[in-house]
Amino acid sequence: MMKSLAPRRSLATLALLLALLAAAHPSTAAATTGATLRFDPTFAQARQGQTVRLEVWVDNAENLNRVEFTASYDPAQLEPLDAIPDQEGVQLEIGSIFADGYTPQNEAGEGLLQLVAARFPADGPFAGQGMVAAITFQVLDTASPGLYPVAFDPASVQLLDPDGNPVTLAGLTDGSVRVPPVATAIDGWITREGTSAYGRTAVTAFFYPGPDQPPVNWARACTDEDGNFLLPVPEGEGYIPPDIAPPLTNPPEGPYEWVFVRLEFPNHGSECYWEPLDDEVVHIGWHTLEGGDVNEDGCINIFDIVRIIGDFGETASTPCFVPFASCPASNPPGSLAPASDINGDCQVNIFDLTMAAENFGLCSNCH
Ligand SMILES: [Ca+2]
Ligand SMILES: [Ca+2]
Ligand SMILES: [Ca+2]
Repeated sequence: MMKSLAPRRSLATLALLLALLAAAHPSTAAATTGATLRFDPTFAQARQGQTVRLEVWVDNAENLNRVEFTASYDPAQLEPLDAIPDQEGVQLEIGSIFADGYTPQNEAGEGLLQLVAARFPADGPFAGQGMVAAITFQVLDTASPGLYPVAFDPASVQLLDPDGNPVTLAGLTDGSVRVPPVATAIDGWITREGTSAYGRTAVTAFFYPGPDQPPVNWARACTDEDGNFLLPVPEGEGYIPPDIAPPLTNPPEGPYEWVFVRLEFPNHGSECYWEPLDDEVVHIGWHTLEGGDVNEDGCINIFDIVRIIGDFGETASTPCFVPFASCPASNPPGSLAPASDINGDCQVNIFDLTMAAENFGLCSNCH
């Protein structure tokens, strides 16, 4: 396994996300007594006009015969779709636990989901984990971006055994539907090793409407001298020229639109990131490109060292500039930097060699 150039910050973010996930999904090994009722997924995302399906599951049930609950949703944003067209009104879909049973109450509308469901007596009580019901919402065309809970009314929830006695309820987990804002821009701060002039790092972005779909557009921005960039998200679809090839991999799974971001500068290892387009301005944060890939084959290794040694001692008059077609220097200041000048100080010397040696073995995560 090759070592990635991804900086530690990404790992820290990942660790934090995992910790949050662990907190959001307590292990089933935890000692719980009693059944739990939950929406699944707890977080779903959909834009105006799209549909999203939430299921209600019971876990750890014992001797369960009847479930009653009321849950609320925002009727100004979400419209429940009718699961039983040949019955008057709008109904929830009935889960497998109650497939042959009775539903004295099954209504969705005016901001409430109301279900009372009982098992078919000959089937006996239910134990274990199973689906109680499901609801499909359509996000209204007039919905505003935001996070909309689909929340149980705790006082309404009843789990009953065949004798009508309560089954212990150990917990409730609400669901939510997020209507994301339209992403208008991507920003971030990209530095490079061995210099304090961070201009002209190329930020190339490919835009994906979802998992398992090809990119529909692209855009590029170049960092300013401080390393900052702001890349406006292009509208609609656009032609992607073959010479700025998108990645070979598909976007990660999940209820998001995605952007693939590639960070590049000559003589440095490229870095690549998938980011969900889940905010008005998507922040990719701080990344540092590591120097030494002078032959631009994606890794910093002996071939780079050999080339730097071969060019060792070359100089150019200052000021000099590193040629880079993706982010050309406006009004190129002075002379052309030597080819193996990694830090752009117009000479190939011990600093360039040291940087490549320290990064020896690193490979770009873009391939
Ligand atoms: Ca109906
Ligand atoms: Ca190399
Ligand atoms: Ca140098």
